[in-house]
Amino acid sequence: MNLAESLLQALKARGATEVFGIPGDFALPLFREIERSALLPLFTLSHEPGVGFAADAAARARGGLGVAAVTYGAGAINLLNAVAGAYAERVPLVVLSGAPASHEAGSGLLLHHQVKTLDSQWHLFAELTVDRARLDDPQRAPEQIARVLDAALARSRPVYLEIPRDMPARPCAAVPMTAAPLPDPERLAACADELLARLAAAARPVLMVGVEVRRYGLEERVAELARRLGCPVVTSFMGRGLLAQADVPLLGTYLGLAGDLDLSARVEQSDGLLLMGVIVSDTNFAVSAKRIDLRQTIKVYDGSVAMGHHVYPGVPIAALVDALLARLPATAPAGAWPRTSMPAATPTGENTAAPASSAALGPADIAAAVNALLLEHGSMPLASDIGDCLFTAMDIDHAALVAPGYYATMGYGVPAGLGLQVATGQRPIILVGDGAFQMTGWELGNAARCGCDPIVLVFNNASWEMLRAFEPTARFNDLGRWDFAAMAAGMGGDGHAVATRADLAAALATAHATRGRFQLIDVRLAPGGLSPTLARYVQAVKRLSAPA
Ligand code: S1T
Ligand code: MG
Repeated sequence: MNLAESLLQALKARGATEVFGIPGDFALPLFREIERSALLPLFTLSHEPGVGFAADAAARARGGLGVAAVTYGAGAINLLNAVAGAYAERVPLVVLSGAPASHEAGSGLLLHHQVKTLDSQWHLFAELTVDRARLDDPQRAPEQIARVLDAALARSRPVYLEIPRDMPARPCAAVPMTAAPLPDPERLAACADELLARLAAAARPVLMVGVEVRRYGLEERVAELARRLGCPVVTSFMGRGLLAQADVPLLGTYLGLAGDLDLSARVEQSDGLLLMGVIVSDTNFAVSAKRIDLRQTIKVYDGSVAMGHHVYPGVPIAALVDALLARLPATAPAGAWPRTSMPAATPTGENTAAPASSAALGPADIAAAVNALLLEHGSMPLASDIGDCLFTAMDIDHAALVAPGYYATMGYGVPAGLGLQVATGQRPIILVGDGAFQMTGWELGNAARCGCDPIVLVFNNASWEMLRAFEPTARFNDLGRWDFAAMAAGMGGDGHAVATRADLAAALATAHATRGRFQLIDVRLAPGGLSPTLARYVQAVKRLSAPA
């Protein structure tokens, strides 16, 4: 076995099912070994941001590690924004970067792609990763690889491996599996007991689930926990799509003033709000009508549990969920818990009712049309960019979702959709603004080669509309009307330009029925139109930020 092979085996053993990448001379030996060994399939894309977003979405959608392989300097540094997003949103993304060989570093010449020093790149990635190693010694490599990859999984954050170009074919031993350290059993027990006592004492407990539940593969166990607790469940903004298929009293997504006001009131008035793996950020909480006093909540996040003024460090979410389940009877005895009987939200068809007509299109029509499609043909996963498309996704019922809801980088949607389909085999619906499509939409040209045929809905409002909502008089938010539908054929897909509800419904039906080629629906939106959720969000932000 050589170093590249033991690395690839170790990635595979930790859930990776493919490598996304773009080679370069410092990475050619690594790519050669990836292709030759055929341990994991390699999917090359056009631009490193796309590589990073695809690998990120692959990890989010299937669990386990995502892998992005790039060359030193221009390639790796082009990937930084995607790695930053993965760090912020808790994705175990592994960066494999080629690098100069040790003997080259001693040549006295500046090497191409070098920035300030040969270590500049290492320092940049140090800020964005939880562990890293330079694999310049085949003896030490197995232990380094194990440590770094296991850190990515344990902490659900990115890591960085630098592979000098003389290393990939060097003989190397297999990478060991390391067992995750167990939490202190007494601390875990005390934490679980206190948590349940607080919930039992609450008159209005609510469980809010966030991204960690997905990242640590806990959806089923948390659904069981919700059933046993019998308290209402909501998702955070970032957690939208979680428990979509589970049989739990799921009320919907908490969006503060931007969302369902009854649901928001339940969350804000809860005296036992359990935040299970929720990123406590402004996108999740800034637009609350009544500021949630976070000291009164129970926060399970990033390996620790905080409630009131007590903090239990070193309690991973998975261990906590197991400890809670062990303490709760499979069926809660009547009266043991303040069971608020809440019917689970079911797709009501309420958002699907828009009759096909010739009226101008708004974002809400896209949600209605997608809901109608999913109701008829069954659920499909969504990959969304940032922009009004993500707010529109909040009105699409019961579909799994990958989106950069907190870090909010544009350019995520299209490559994420490819990553999702490669990793799970499921055909996605991609929601993307025209501005974001201009950044990374061209990755669709790689769809056929990657075996992908997503349905892409471009919210074409000729504008950076979300920015216009905050800066209505500026002219710099105008983008002009690009004909994205016409570009699809040149990239190997089919384009459909639609301007009415009737066109949209027909194009979606055709797109759904056509497999094997990506389907781009270029939705010509009336300028100035916002989804109802974004309109409420903007109003709330303006109101809350206005001087008192
Ligand atoms: N650059 C990148 C990489 N990410 C960003 N989020 C931004 C800039 C700032 C930004 C937004 S929203 C937005 C920009 C430029 C406009 C998006 O335009 P488009 O994709 O057409 O969607 P829509 O017209 O629906 O707004 C954020 C959130 O800061
Ligand atoms: Mg736009």
